[in-house]
Amino acid sequence: MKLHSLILTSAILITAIWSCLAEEPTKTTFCIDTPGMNLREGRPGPPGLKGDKGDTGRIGVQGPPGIIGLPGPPGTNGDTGPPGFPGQAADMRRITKLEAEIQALKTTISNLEKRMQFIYWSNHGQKRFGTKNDQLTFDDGVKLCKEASGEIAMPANAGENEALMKLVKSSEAYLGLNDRVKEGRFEDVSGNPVTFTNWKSGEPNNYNGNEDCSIITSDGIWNDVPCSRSYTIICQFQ
Ligand SMILES: [Ca+2]
Ligand SMILES: [Ca+2]
Repeated sequence: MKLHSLILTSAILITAIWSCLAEEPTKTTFCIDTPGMNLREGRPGPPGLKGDKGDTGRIGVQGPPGIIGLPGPPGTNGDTGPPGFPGQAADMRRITKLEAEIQALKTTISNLEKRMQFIYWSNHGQKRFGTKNDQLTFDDGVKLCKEASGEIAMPANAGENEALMKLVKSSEAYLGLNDRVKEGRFEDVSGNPVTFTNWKSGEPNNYNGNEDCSIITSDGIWNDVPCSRSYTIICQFQ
């Protein structure tokens, strides 16, 4: 019985070895896994251990700039700076002077603009009479002429009186002559006595005790009248 089993086992073993040595061996567990019993190349082994880190490579070419990012939040206020140097008094005086000159120029321009409104003119010598035929009281007439850098008309001689008369058409015009300070003592708007007069016969008569201003008529003669009445205003300019 033992011999029979030994012969059977040997036969099986020989058959298996023969199969493993054949060109197309039978894929049995015996051929693949039994070391020393298979002459063919074995299966790949497990992965080896991780190698050491290599050297750092060279710096590559710089890439294109990226898209500009959104602006950041505003920063906090800085510290208050030191006080500045005090201004020089000379500069302030110069500024004040320039401001005064500018104001004077504005006044001159305004006066010239008012004078340009005068549309009727008559000259004698260096004196020019002008009017826009406004009819005002004596005081308003004095103001109108002053604002135009002139003064209300007051002829100083016969020639000027004739030049002034040419501007007096259908109505009379005020003269810069009055006796409001002292009755009967006529003077110009500056308070100076006059050396030339051309009163109408019987004038000045201070009618009703209320005639302290004077007018020139279209024929060039003068009459004293109430200052509150409205007459044409003629201004004179030198
Ligand atoms: Ca009078
Ligand atoms: Ca009178």
